[in-house]
Amino acid sequence: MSTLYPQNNASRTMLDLGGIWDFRFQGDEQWQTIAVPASYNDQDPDPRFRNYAGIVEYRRKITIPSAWKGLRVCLRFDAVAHDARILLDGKEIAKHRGGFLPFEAELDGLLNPGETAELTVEADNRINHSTLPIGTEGENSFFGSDNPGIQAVEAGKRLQDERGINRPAFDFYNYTGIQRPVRLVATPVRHIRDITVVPSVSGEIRYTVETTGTEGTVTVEVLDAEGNVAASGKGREGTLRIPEPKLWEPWPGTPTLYTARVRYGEDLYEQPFGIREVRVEGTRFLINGKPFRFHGPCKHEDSPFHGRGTDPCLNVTDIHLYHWLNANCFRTSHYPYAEEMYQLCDREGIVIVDETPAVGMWASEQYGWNLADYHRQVLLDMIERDKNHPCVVMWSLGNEPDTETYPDKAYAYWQPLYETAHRADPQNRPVTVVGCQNRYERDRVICSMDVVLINRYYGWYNLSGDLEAARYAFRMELDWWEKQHKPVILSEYGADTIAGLHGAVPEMFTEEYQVAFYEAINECLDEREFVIGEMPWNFADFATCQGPMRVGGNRKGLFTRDRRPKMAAHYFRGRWGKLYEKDEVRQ
Ligand code: GCB
Repeated sequence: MSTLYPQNNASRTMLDLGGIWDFRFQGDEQWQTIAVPASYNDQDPDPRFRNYAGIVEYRRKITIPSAWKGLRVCLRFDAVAHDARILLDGKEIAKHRGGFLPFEAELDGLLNPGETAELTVEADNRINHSTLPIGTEGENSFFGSDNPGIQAVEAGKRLQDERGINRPAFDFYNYTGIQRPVRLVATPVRHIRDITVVPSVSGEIRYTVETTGTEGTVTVEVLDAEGNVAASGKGREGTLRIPEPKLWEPWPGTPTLYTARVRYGEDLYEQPFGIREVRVEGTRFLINGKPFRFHGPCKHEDSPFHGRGTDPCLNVTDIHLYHWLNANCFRTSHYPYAEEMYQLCDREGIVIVDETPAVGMWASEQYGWNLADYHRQVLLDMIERDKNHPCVVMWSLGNEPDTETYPDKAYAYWQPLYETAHRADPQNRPVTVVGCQNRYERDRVICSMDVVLINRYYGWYNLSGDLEAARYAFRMELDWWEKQHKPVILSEYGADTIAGLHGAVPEMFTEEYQVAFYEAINECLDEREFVIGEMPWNFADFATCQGPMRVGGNRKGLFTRDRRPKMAAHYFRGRWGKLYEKDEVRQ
């Protein structure tokens, strides 16, 4: 499958199919209106839109323009959550598993230029032990609030199962539907299928171009930021040399971008890339040979109205708020984001840790669920999609699996994925998997990664409200990590905070406590050289499933859900601003 992002240029055309579509729950008679792209869940006050577990149907007419005669035409879905089935005039033309990566449906021979057909998209939001992210099947709910074993509670759960219910094993609302753009795409019949660029800071650019046929010449020109030709060559693979290359540097440096303009027969594709190298050396993470410190909150794709739907205005606003915060990175917790976000971060110099949707794997039985092949495929597809982005500096295999109950089984599961990622990535970026608050001394997985990413909630879920004890305990754990001689990033830490709730005494849920919590934990981080990053949880408040521990969602945001800064946002803006001042690397 080609994963090249659709382009409008002298050879290629795309038609965006966003707008108002028909929508219904499968089995219903009536159709109603729904906006695409967006999650459907918040678009109607009917509780079914929030609670339904099953297949929904989207419908609209599509017409291939007559002017597209003689071209190859396909439908490109940037993502449909979670599983999708595509039908044209009632006939299945494509299927896809997983809700966060793109796929295509060929239309050649099915619909000719000038013709119209009915397009139906079936989207299935059910989650279980064979989906990523994971839904629980019978075991306790995410927050363990089910009082297992009580006869009446168990009977209630059986009733829920009969009605059909999703039980997310993860702490974000299970937004679904056609959440990212859908486009009709036209390319020449003989076309460019894929482009891989591997730059080095010396200015040497290795490239590979995959085409539909083996005949015909491929030419490549590298354009600099001003559009001047900096290097050129011929052939499906080769090495080009850019004299005096300008590097892609993370913010506040200059994230210079180049473009590989590739021609093959009638086809043309312009692939942006940046010249930068990433490497782990001892306990340091180097970008272009300079030590890099990660500081920026983790994110979600989440906002009012759109849910998880792609919204360019929201993305731009968020990244501008990252600049305002003096932040330089985020992790795509807990799934690959829309491609437009990576393109934006390439331009804005924001560094990304790119994560698969393997979240909810906290049950020790997970290693018997036959997930490994599917997980591997998702990982490969993510790397294939995102391999050329300079903003992506590390792959995350997943979030918070159980690695302590059966350490050997866990190692046997995660180690092959680690190796797969290294083999598949032409740029050979560092690889990690994010560790849960656990009995770290039993773990074999997290410490075998290139960089140790640990989520810790000392002072929140543990030692709640007691920041002195939190500091004491966290320091003890950090002593242990120091002996592992790996770079460590605190990849989540945070406190639920109700914006506007204040207290002279900084107690949990007040804005004062959120600041005091971060001050206390950051004090411990600042003492350790091997800690190379801090990623507060979370950038903004976000929607979750209902539960006794969530008051209208997860409130650990530095910003509210509508992006108003809490006191902690001002605190980090000051803290990270000072880091730049004293960090000789960033002068
Ligand atoms: C975690 C999870 C994240 C949750 C967070 C929390 O460890 O990785 O998905 O939202 O904790 O707030 O509980």
